[in-house]
Amino acid sequence: MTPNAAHRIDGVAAPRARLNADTLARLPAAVRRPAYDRAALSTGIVHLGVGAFHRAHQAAFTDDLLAADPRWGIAAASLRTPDTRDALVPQDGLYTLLVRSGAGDAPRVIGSITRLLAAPDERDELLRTMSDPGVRIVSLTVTEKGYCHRPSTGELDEDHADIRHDLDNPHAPRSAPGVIVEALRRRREAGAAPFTVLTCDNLPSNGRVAKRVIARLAALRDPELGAWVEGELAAPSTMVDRIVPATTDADRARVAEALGVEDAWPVTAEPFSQWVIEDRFPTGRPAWETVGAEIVGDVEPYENMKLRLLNGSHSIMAYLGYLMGYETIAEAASDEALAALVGAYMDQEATPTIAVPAEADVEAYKRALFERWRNPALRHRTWQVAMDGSQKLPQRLVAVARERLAVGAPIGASALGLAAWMRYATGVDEQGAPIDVQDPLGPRLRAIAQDAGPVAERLAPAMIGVREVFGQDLPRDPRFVEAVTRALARLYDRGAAATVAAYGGA
Ligand code: CS2
Repeated sequence: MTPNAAHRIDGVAAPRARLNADTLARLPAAVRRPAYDRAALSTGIVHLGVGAFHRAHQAAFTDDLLAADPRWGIAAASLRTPDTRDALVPQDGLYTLLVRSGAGDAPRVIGSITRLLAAPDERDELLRTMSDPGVRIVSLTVTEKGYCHRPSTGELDEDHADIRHDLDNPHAPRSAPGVIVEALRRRREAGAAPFTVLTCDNLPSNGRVAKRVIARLAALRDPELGAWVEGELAAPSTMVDRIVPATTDADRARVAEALGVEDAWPVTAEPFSQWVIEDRFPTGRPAWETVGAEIVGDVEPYENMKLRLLNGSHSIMAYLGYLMGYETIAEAASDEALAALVGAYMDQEATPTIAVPAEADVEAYKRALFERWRNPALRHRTWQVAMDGSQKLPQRLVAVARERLAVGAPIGASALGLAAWMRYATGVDEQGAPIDVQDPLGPRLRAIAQDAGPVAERLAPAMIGVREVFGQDLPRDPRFVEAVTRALARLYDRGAAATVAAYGGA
């Protein structure tokens, strides 16, 4: 019996050994593992928001290049909870990336995260690390809401509770912009160059949004610091793409089976992975292009292509799919009527709004999307994608609808997706059961729904009045209000399944 296999002693199941630097050498030969000496790595990147996406995307790209260039080890921090740190410190930062497809599972151990920090109880250590001149990049995956901006304008939300807190307690910040501003202040005082801020969240012009909120917050703290940040800070934009469902206990069991050791927090992902990065790193960067990333002059067209095609369709499938009773995106994307609606949304509404990057094949990208969504091995829950709709929809369906209306074109599919979000955000499903709506504006949306009642003619205009999502213009555009109201009325009258089935001919 090998020491790392589960075994029974006196009838009691003994726990398996844990994945860590010692057990790494004993993993089955088929499991890919770091091809470099982890002890020789130095920290060149601090990452804020060490969720599943970062660990399946940027950390994996970086893992691929550390053998050639050991300067880019990652110190990864959680801003809110210590869970990831507590799970991975006993594993020396090692974790499994399980790439899943119909063809089977491919486990791989990633070693690029060399330190883990949790801001709530290690804030000073995090700020010290970020202030180290050896750190040249601070990257982020803090989700759309982590930028504390107003989604419809991209400006810092100066009334945001975390921003108010950080202005009152500038040395003990809790928001991502607050932590970055404090670290930049320390670097400036020490005469060090700023790090480059590399955002990897699904926002259009994400680098520009990051810079804007960071520079504004810095200026509110101290105008001179604000001017320095404005003049010196580089924040290139990126487009990131990989479907990464939340890790489940079944994934943990699968990984333990494949490795013969326990991994407290593996991540699962689809085989597809794309990273397009704007080349603006005044103090240097890893050669990510040698491991599959695309380095370009202008990321915006890629971002819009991805946000409007993949993410916009995802949101349609999440809200309508949830209402239709589908638990996963794979089930929703396999429903013929829903797939037809998504196809119509992409071809007729989203694609015409995209300035296609010359070297990108949009038709091939769209074709690949259905295959990716239908990946039978990924359990990507509609509920997960439905989260934070108020933060996601402005750059997805709302942006598409706005641009289509500007040229007088129809918006039926986008409007139906938005109406489905409104129906979902009421917090009650078609059977009268509660929906666990996760959204920073959740309570406000719920209150609007309660006030309006289940009456499309009241609910749709009231929801469209939420400026953070729809801006100042759309509430005043009768074509928009009417299209969404009509779609919501159908959802109430016929239910989601019949509305989707009738979409083509309705
Ligand atoms: C999804 C994205 O949760 C969501 O809103 O649309 O996380 C999506 O899976 C990724 O952007 C894929 O790259």
